[in-house]
Amino acid sequence: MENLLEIVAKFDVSAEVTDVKPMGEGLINDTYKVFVDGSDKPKYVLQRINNAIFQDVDMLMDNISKVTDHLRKKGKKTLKFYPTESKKYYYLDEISPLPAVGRNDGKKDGSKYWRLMDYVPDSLTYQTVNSHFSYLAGKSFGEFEAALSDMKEPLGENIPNFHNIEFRLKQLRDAVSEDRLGRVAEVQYYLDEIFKREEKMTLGERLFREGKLPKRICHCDTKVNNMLFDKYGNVLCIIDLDTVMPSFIFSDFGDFLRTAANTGLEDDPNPGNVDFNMEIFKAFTNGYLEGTKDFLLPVEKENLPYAAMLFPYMQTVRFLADYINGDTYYKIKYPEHNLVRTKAQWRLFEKAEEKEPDMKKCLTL
Ligand code: GN1
Ligand code: MG
Repeated sequence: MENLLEIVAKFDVSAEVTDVKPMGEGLINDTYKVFVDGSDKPKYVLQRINNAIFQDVDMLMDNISKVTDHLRKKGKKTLKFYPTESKKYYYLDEISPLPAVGRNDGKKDGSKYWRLMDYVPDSLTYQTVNSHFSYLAGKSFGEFEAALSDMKEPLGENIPNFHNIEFRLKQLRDAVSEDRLGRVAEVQYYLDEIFKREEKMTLGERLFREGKLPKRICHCDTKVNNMLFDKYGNVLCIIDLDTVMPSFIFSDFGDFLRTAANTGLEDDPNPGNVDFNMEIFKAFTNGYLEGTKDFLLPVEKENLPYAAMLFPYMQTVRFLADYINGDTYYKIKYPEHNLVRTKAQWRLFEKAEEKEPDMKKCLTL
């Protein structure tokens, strides 16, 4: 806590910090609420950037500045970051004693990069949402993409190949051939099921190579909990802008449903709780089609059911690769956590796959 107060003081803010408390469920960065002048409402959000994953912090914050400036100019509510005395949007703490984020092998140095942004007042986050909120979320993500569609300034590729499923499958194959911890044998069933569907699930990359599918600036981490809502379900602001980059619109559509349409948890220890909720799919799709009506191409629209399957599929691949590699990427709370996540995501994929014909029907109505 002492240390965290000192870190906040490095940013260009004048109020007196009275408390700092952990916040949120993110699997990558560490996030804290910052209270000032004795108030019981947070004023700022302090974040330690996971530098093992975001290795070029200058590029990261530069992208975010460009995106937030652009959104602000268009009158969209977005995040406000604070500079340090040296006019950078992050503070490099040379003497941080904290351990590495998201790594359990102790091999990497702790991340020493911090940033500070405004806490959006009276905002709520959810892990699950009803149909009405999903409709509004779909509209907001669509409008977010529309607002960024005329951005002239190029964005750096923070995490190259982030949502490239061919690349993620290659990472899984590499993990399997290394089999560092001898975990492959116990997950063979999932590997077989995943690779059986390789052809079908890499469709997006093929369409792109054939010049049929564009990349647009997308958010690329549209989990439900990356939206701030007011109590009526209106979206106040879209947060977690680390992965805003060119991608297929499938990213934003698919990742929202991966979290919102799941009737269970992302890491549900009982996969029987997991189903793919078609009411949420319908509501979100209606909102999204409204928000994107000015630019969405037929090839994008007709493959939205593919997007809804792709994201649970890709997340299974990523969690499984991390499990096989010995949990070096995602924060885990217990040793089998990535395996439990794999099973829950796979169940969600199977449920979405079962409902593919229904999803297609909704889109042709
Ligand atoms: C990570 O940071 P967070 O928890 O919002 C991850 C996403 C995954 C997600 C799985 C940079 O997002 O891609 O879908 O966990 N972000 C990165 O919950 O890898
Ligand atoms: Mg997040």
